[in-house]
Amino acid sequence: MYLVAGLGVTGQSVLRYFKAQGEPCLAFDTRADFDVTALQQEYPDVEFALGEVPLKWLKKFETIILSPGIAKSEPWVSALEKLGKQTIGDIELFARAVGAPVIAITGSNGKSTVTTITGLALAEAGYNVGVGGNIGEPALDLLLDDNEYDVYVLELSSFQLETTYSLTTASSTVLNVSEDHMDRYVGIEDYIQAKTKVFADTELAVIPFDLSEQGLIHHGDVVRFCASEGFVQSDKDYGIIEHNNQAWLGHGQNPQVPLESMRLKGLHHQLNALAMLALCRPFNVENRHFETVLSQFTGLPHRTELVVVHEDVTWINDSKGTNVGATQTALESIGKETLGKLILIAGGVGKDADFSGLKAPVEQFCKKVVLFGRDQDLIAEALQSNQSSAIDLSKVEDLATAVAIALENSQPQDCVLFSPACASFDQFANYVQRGEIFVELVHQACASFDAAL
Ligand code: UMA
Ligand code: ADP
Repeated sequence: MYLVAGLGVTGQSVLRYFKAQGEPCLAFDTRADFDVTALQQEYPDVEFALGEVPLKWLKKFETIILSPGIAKSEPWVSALEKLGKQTIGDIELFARAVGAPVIAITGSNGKSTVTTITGLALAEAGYNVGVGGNIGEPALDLLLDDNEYDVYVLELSSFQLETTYSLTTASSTVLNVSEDHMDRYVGIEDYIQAKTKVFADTELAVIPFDLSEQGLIHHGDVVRFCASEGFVQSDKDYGIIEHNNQAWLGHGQNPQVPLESMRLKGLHHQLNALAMLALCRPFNVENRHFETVLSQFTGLPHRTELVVVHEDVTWINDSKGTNVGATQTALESIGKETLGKLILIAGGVGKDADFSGLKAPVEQFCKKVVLFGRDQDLIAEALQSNQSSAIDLSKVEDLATAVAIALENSQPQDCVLFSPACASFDQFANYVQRGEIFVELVHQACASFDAAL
């Protein structure tokens, strides 16, 4: 019998999957105040427990299906493993059951974007594609769809990969590695080890140029991608090449999509597009399909998304900037295209990150930083780490005050960038709610400003 541990989005998808399979299970969540009433009604044959795993259950189950939000290092998980219980995750269940090729995408940043455009390119080429995983729709729900998918594109987090052992993929990538979730890992090496598990059984490893292959386990073919000039040397390389006096996304000397046709400009968008081209290599996708997708894709919500231009001040919502690497990318790409200066709004739950990487782009592009949320002091310390630094910084309680201060300090041609570099759960349900509230606050603030004129 299985123990479903964690009753969030993943745990509930596991319950649905087991119900469809006729597989009996027990279900548990560590949160003593979790409301299970609706689940008890939906799954009358399942026993539920909250807070701690009941002792009387210990003889009843052999395998724990651990939700990604629960660390494997939790003492109760280790104690159960010492008793001989196996720990796996939803992606392992998926891997054991899936009957079509899988493309797997992980990395610190760009996962959802690359997962989306890869799915779109395959769909454009006529494949029936199932897209899911960490991006939102749980992987197991894709197996329950009535759809007979030809190929699955999965976004996988390091947490999901930790509990996955037998996933076989047609192609897979670790897009990039920068510090994230340091509250769950002993150090960056530990985090990289979890991410690179995605290459364990892949036919095609798609590796960014700067990720060392040292210690990587893979049996299949390897290609590399990089957007720097002159990178492409062989047909194992995906990069920017010149053709007919134009820059192209290309593979070896093979031009695939003219850069000019990409709707989204900027280096990280080019990297994401190159990763997509490489990941689709095992499939029959033509250059015109890629071009259609890249010329139409305007980005996902909450990723450096334009909210409004008001009084010649641009407001950008990057609520999905949940780690230092993402906020650095946003500062650099938005900073370069802003005529005036940036006002950065950041803060939230820092996940034990080292925020010092924000200092250089903040000094280069920002006239002001407004910090809010639980770990604002840690960000402030990192930004003011030497005496000579003259960053204008305000610390406030909440996002509404941060928006008001940003409005007060903005001038024509400036840009207010909301890119928190932190998780949201100190003040919001998730990054989506945080982004929606930001957008609402910006519209309210602009309307009040107009009314006062
Ligand atoms: N929790 C408990 N006790 C439990 C179960 C959960 O306290 O028994 C807490 C966790 O510590 C966490 C929260 O509840 O704070 C959610 O955890 P969960 O494992 O129930 O998460 P799910 O609702 O199943 O959502 C997960 C992913 N979330 C995490 O990995 C934290 C979702 O990615 C994903 O979309 C979903 O599965 C479907 O696959 C979100 C995410 O933030 C977007 N992912 C992280 C990221 O991208 O950085 C990894
Ligand atoms: P993830 O799913 O890994 O969180 P997203 O595609 O949702 O990634 O993008 C999150 C944020 O990461 C974006 O707002 C953007 O600022 C940044 N980003 C996107 N692609 C890249 C990349 N290739 N390298 C670095 N940062 C990126």
